[in-house]
Amino acid sequence: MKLNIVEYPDKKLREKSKEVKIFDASLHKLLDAMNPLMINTNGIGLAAIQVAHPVRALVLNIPDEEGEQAPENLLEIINPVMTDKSGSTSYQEGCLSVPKFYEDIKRYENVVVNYQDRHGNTKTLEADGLLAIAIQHEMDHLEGILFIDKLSYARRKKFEKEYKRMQKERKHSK
Ligand code: Y12
Ligand code: CO
Repeated sequence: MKLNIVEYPDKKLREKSKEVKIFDASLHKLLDAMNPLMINTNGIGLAAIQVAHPVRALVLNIPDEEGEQAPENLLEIINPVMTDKSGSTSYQEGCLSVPKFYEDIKRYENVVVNYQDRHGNTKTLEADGLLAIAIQHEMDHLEGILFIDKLSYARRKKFEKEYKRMQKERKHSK
């Protein structure tokens, strides 16, 4: 399955993703294609809507102490629901759909998420650190929310200006 990353300002990223009801081979194919795409593009998280599939599915692979993304650390998260959250933290986030931009974003420090795996089994994830930040970032994608939506008015204006300029440069260099 060939997937391409949808980039801001594509309106597709604003779609609200639909609940996964059927855990069949087509879902598995999508997840199997999202995982290598995330790794090969230096991502640590990717939501299905970022590859133009508006379903409530996301993959995460947080690098270990050596910076490796071991296959056994891969998390496939379907239909996530946050059941608890606490604390506050801030991290310089990036997004494969908003290339070359990194901004400090405030998030909950600890979260508890109920979700289903690729077979529809119910699971619970208690997360802190980078995993907690990443899962909040990816769950926002399911609602059509991007990390840049959380910037102050002034910072967002600056971002839009810089991003437009960068897009023009990319177009000319093609
Ligand atoms: C902390 C903060 C944000 C997240 C969400 C997941 N974000 C990513 O996985 C971002 C990946 C990313 C990768 C890039 O590298 C390449 O595209 C090769 C990148 O660099 C450029 O755009 C040039 C930017 C972002 C999780 C945890
Ligand atoms: Co993102």
